[in-house]
Amino acid sequence: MLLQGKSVIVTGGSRGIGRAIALAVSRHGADVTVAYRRDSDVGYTCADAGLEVVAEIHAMGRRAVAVEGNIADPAYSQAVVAAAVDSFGGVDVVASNAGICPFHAFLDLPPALLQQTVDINLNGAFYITQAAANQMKQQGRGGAIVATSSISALVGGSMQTHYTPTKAGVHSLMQSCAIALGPLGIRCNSVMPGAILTDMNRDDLSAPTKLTYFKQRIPLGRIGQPEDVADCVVFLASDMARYVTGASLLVDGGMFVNLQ
Ligand code: RM4
Repeated sequence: MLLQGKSVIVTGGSRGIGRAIALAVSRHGADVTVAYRRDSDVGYTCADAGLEVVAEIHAMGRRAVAVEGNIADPAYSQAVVAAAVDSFGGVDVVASNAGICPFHAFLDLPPALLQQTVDINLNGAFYITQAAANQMKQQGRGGAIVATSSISALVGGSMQTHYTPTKAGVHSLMQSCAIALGPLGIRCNSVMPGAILTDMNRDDLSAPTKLTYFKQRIPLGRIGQPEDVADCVVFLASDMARYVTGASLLVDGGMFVNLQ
């Protein structure tokens, strides 16, 4: 029960790592505002997945609400924070997790796809962090932001030239916000997941050569599960990490450090 009575916002909370975060924080006693997008032209959100997560949390006997919208719209972050305040009296933690990774080659990558990826992954993280931090400032009891960056903040991918810069950006955003918000008692950290099996990369990982390569490269010998990341988010969000800010935690089974 590391987050007993805390009000936690999870963006991208309906699927993949975000869904696991929403369930993990509620198991630790939090009230959860699930921010999610119902439909997406990148193909891995589905109807009412946010409501399904809320139903699962209710079934655990805990409190949750869902707020549907587009994280690329700054007004949406204001609405998400307002919903958390209305429903649970404030905001203590944000898991800024919404993101897309529509794999695409570089030379013919359309500007609109670059724009969309930056708007959702990086600008969206900025908007929710800013909106929540203003609320936390008003409350005067500090808080924690944990952003989902990626191993891709540190290493590249030929089909991810639009995506890896956004994850480096999210990492950098948390570093600068740690400085800006430290005096308010608001800690800002990121997790850097490696290869985690979610809808986002199911196709990518279904290529047998890719899967074999990844498994060989991961010292712990397996692809990650969303729960592997969610437990680390709980830690960084909790008072266990009270002296940790501006940090990033690789959650990759050792993939990054494995050169040879
Ligand atoms: C991650 C990393 C993984 C990829 C996912 C979609 O940040 O690059 O390798 O599978 O994104």
